[in-house]
Amino acid sequence: MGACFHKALPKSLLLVGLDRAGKSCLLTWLEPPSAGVVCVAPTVGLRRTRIDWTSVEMGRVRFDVWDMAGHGRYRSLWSLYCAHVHAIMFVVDALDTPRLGVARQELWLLLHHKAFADRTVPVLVFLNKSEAATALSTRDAERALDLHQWKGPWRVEACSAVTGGGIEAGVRWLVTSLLEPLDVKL
Ligand SMILES: Nc1nc2c(ncn2[C@@H]2O[C@H](COP(=O)(O)OP(=O)(O)OP(=O)(O)O)[C@@H](O)[C@H]2O)c(=O)[nH]1
Ligand SMILES: [Mg+2]
Repeated sequence: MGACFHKALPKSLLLVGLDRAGKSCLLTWLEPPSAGVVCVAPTVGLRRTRIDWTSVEMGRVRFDVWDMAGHGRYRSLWSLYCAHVHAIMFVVDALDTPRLGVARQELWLLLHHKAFADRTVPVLVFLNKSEAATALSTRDAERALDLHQWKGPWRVEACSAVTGGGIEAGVRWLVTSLLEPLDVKL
């Protein structure tokens, strides 16, 4: 995939995670102010948004982000987009440790989808709400989600949609992963 990466073409990102993890709030940090997103209501179904992400070193990368609703009744929609996405952003609520097991289950249901049987994509886990003193550590999140079992590149980035911390670093990693040829055995 890396070899045919073309910055001018939008990269499709699937933004998933349990309800109230903070997916839509995170996205407001990447969207232009004109997008006018107010982060109060739970997402219904899904929302697509285009983002032009720019950095001095990497230039501009255009993303089409599918912000999927996380409530149980909508989770079956996530896998409909697997075949076409270039990367997955999975958001975990660092304060919601009781539902970590459910988050793990939903993540792996997606990663075991047949769309990933003969290809892989980078998985960026945003450990959101990490500004809180009682937030789960990235190491504990890695373990709880069994991420080392993923055949492609992955990373857990602690972040906060309240302070904005960690979001830029996570997206940078994602862009770098999309630029590099994937070195994996399928
Ligand atoms: N403390 C804290 N609260 C946050 C953070 N990010 C989001 N929230 C709160 O978490 C709640 C859920 O945020 P959303 O962005 O709507 O969550 P979501 O993952 O999009 O939820 P669904 O659309 O239902 O799947 C809101 O009340 C936010 O204010 C964060 O980084 N820290
Ligand atoms: Mg939402």
